[in-house]
Amino acid sequence: MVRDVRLSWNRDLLLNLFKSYDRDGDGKLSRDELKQAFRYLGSRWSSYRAARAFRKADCNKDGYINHEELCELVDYVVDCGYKVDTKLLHA
Ligand SMILES: [Ca+2]
Ligand SMILES: [Ca+2]
Repeated sequence: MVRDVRLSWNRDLLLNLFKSYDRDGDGKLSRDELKQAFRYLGSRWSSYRAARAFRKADCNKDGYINHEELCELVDYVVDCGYKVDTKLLHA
C-alpha cells in the first residue's frame, strides 16, 4: 500500500490553505470559498461541512470568516481529523 502515506493537516498548512481560497481577496472567506476549500480537503459533503464550520466559526454572524475567526475554523477542521496525501503538499 504505497498510497498509505498520509499525515494530519497542521494549523499553519490549514491557515495558508484557507487564505489561498480567498478568491476575491477581500480578506474574508465567504461560504462559497469555504466550500471549495473543503472540497479540496477531500470532503464528500463540502456543503454540509461548510455550513457546520460556519456555525462554529462565524462568531459575529456576518456570513464571512474573517482573520480572527479563521482560528476557530482551523480548530474545527483539526477536530474533524482531515488527512492529506503527502504528495499534495508538494503540488
Ligand atoms: Ca473572500
Ligand atoms: Ca464573521
